[in-house]
Parts: sequence; C-alpha cells; structure tokens
Amino acid sequence: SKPQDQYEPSLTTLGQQQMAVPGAPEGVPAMTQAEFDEANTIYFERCAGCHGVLRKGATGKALTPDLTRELGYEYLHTFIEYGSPAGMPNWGTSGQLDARQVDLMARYVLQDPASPPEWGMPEMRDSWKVVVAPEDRPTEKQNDWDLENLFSVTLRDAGQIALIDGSSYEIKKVLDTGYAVHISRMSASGRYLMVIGRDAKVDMIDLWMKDPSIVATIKVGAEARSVETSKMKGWEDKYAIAGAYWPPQYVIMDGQTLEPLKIVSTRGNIYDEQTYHPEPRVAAILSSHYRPEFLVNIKETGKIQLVDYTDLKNLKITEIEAERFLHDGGLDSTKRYFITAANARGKLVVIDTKEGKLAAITDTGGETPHPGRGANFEHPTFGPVWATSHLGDDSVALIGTDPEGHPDSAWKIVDSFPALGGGSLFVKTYPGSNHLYVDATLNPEPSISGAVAVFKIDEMKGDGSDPEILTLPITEWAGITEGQPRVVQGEFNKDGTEIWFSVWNGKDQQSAIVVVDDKTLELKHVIKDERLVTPTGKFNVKNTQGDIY
Ligand code: DHE
Repeated sequence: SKPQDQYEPSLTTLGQQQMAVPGAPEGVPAMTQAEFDEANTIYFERCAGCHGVLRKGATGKALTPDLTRELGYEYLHTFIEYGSPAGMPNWGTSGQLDARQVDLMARYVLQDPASPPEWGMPEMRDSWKVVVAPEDRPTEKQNDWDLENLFSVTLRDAGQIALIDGSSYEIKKVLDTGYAVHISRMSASGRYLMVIGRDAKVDMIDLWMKDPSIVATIKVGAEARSVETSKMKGWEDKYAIAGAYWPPQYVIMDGQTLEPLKIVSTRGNIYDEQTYHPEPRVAAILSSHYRPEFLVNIKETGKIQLVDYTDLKNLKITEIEAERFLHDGGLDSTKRYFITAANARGKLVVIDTKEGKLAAITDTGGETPHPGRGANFEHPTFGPVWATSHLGDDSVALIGTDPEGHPDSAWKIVDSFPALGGGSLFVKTYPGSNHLYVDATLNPEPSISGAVAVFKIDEMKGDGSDPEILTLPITEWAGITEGQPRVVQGEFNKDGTEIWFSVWNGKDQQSAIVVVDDKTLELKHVIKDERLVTPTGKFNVKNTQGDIY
C-alpha cells in the first residue's frame, strides 16, 4: 500500500477542519461524525470532480441542500444506485459503492457541504520537496529504455503510475504518486514526466536516471486535474504549471524543481452574467507552440486565460470570454488552434493561439461534448477535421479545422453520427491511421461500456449517411468476467501501429490493458498483472511530448 506523505493532510482532515458538527436539520436523516467523515472522503474522491467541492454543480448537477432536500432521500438513493444515461455513473449496480455506502451518500448530500481551507504559498512551500537537485541529476540518459515508446499509465485507486514499455509490454516500474493521477504530461525535451493526483500532488519523474524516479514533488491544493510544462521554443522545460479545482487557482513553478513561483486565483465573475462565482475551477491547461503562453480553461466563469510566462513579475494575461463549463480539449493538427469543450453548454470553443484570440464558438449538436484531447484526421470530403464524442448521448461530431484550405467547413460541425451509446469519454486516431476509435466508458450497459466503436475514415462519405460502426469487444478480449469493467481512453504507441485501451475494473477486481493492431483491428496483446490496479489514462511519451492526437 502507498505510504502516506507526512505533509499531506488527508481530504477527510481538510473537510473536517471547517465542518460544522453534523447535527441534522429537521427532516434530514442524521449522520454520525464517523459516517460523515467517510462520506466526505467518498465525495471528494468520486463526486466532487463533477458536482464541485461546494456542490454548486458543473459537469454534474448542483447538489446544494436547498435542491437535494427538495428531491429527497429516495430519489437521491435511486440515482446513486442506478446512475443515468446522461453521465451519472451507476455507483451501486456497478459495485463501486456497496449498499451501505449508497445509503451513506444519499444521506450525505442532504447535509450542508463542508468547505475545505485555502492553500497558499506557505502551504505549497511546506509541501515542496526536491528529492534530487538538478545538479545531482545525470547529464545524459543513463538507462536503455526506449523512452519514446514508454507509456505512463494511471493506476487510479492505487495512487500510483506504471511505466510500461511499448514493445515488450513489460511493466518497467511502478511509482507511488498522488491519489488517482489524472493526467501525465511530458516536458518539451522529453526528459521530465509530470503527473498530478486528484489530491493536487504533483510529481516530477526524471526519465534519464538509471532507475527513473521522482526528483521533485509539491502539493498545490486539495483537488486538481491539470499539469503542463512550457513548450515554446527557447522556453523548453523552463516552467511547469498546475491547475487546481480547490482552491480555485493555478500555480506556475520552476520547470526543474517545481519550486512554486506564482499563484493566480481564478475566483471572479462569470463572463456573461458578470456575477461572482466562488469556485471557478481550473480544467484543461495546454502549452502554446506559437507564443510563450499557457492556455488555461477556467470552468465555471467560462474564461480562457492565455498566461504569458516570459515575465512572472509583470504577468500578462489575455482573458478570453468563451463559454461556461470549459472542460477538456486539444490542439488541431497544425497545433495553432486550441479546440475545447464547454461541456454543459454543448459547445466547442476555438482559440487561435497564434493571434491570441477567440476564433469561434460552435454548437456540437450533442449533449455534453467530452473530447479528451480530441482526434485529428483528414476527412475525404471536408479536409482536416477534429472529432469529439459526447457524455450525454451517442453522437460523434466532426468540426472542420482548416480555415485556409477549407474555409466553408472551418469551425463548423460538418458531420455527426452515432457510436455505441452515451457515456463516451474519449476519441482517438493517429496521423496515417484509417480508424477513429470511440469509447463509451460510462454507459450503464456492460456490453457497451466494455466495447469500443471504430469507424473507417476513408469510408466517411459526408453526405449525411452514417458510417458503419465496427465494434471491438475489448472486455471480452481481456477475458475478464467479474465486475463491470469499463473500457477507457485509447492511446497509440510511438509508431501509430497499435492502440492501447484500459479495461478499468473495481479496485479489488482484475483489470487489464488490451492492445489492438490498428491496421487489422485484431487483438494483439493483453497486459494482465496484479500490479495493474484500476488502470485509466495512458500517456505515450512521444505523443504527449509532441501533442500528437
Ligand atoms: Fe478526467 C482529462 C477533469 C473524470 C480520466 N479530466 C481531464 C481534464 C480535466 C478532467 C479537466 C483535462 C486535463 C488537461 O488536459 O489539462 N475528469 C475531470 C473531472 O472533473 C471528472 C469529470 C470528474 C472527476 O471526479 O474527476 C473527470 N477523468 C474522469 C474519470 O472518471 C476518468 C475516466 C478516470 C480517472 O482516472 O479519474 C478520467 N481525464 C481522464 C483522462 C484524461 C482526463 C485519462 C486525459 C485524456 C487525454 O487523452 O489527455
């Protein structure tokens, strides 16, 4: 099990510090302190990401007591047990929460929310540790690993990442990190791997060491999802940035040591109504290839900040009015445009990172777009397009991304067609591949959440007819029969010849990674290992370094 870092207060403790002693208002089921603490931890680990720390809602519905008490215990219990096709996971029937915990959570959301404390420079500096100083690190690569083909795989509930070799499928190393690492990002040089836990712990791994290890670590808040490094020419590996959900802020750090240099709060007014929001969380962060800037999505207020990192003392931020509920997104194939989902608004926002301006806001025609980083390919009719699937329905939407060569299609939804079902999280293809892959991870139906849809790009007609869906039975290929394993997030190897899918099962159940041959769509390999606990995100070093997707 994972050693608890001594400086790292648990989320339960964070919640407790300011939590009123639970005495239930009239009509609200009572909870003991121990029950409230347990539910509070489950809430932070499972629910806060969608519903917000203050329970004001975003990807998920608002769960403030005025609303939950209106809905009542029975309704909440059923929702938590069975989920909904619109994206609420079926926590009970999937076995992720047991009957006692479902009851606990239904009672918990009827109570007043706990508000965790702030996390400023003193707390960050206390948590910051340089394990190996830059001058004590190797000056050249000291191992024989094929770094470009290495995959950093999140072992979500174990609080670890696995480094897996892309040709031998061997687990080279498992590292203890923060809890439920959300993403891995590579530094521009391809040397440093940055990971961020849901608990806002950032770890920096030096892949040049004989035995790649964590060389610096810091905790940037209580809840977080994003980390990135400076990629502009001349600024490679100079800075890192991490965005937090709680407190709502981001921090710019030294790219060699993670020393915290500048914290920027994102609290402020919603872009259109111009009313104050106490919890505008930092969602996706990307690094511009055209300017020395980080692109920071601020979810609840609907703003995208372009943060110029050339002069941190006289920080220049371009703030773009975009759309509320900004979440994930990625670059187009030229890396000039950033396309990102305002998920609860059903929209895509396009930023021109060269001009530093809004290029377009487009309705996807679907419910809750969730692209991950999206998928770039050359459509036979519409030229370069970028794809997203949806959490709330089965549709895949394609947006034209070539304003020069295909001005008529640029930033318009040029086609939309059904995949396997709602609950999709990620789409994927690769330069040169003829396949677009679409998962349906959160679909309540096991035969759907356990499979992946594939579409042949050269057969996309663009005449309004739906392309044929090929279904890959990934869970069946993994040979896992227990639980409701969910297939999530395809990622290609360095040559673009294989795509890897996680088969994500319960913590005490068997999980796997299934490797598919991209040409033949046949099963190539199944990685099973007792260390592979709840694998979710997979990040190939080369693709992550070069923003290839
Ligand atoms: Fe994610 C990306 C937030 C649930 C796996 N997820 C992101 C990003 C954000 C985000 C803001 C973009 C980061 C960036 O690019 O800088 N995710 C959230 C949530 O708020 C949400 C909805 C709820 C929560 O409680 O966290 C959520 N995400 C999940 C999961 O349940 C997933 C499937 C499993 C897990 O590990 O928790 C999950 N999210 C991922 C992955 C990526 C991601 C694998 C990166 C995709 C990529 O290809 O880059």
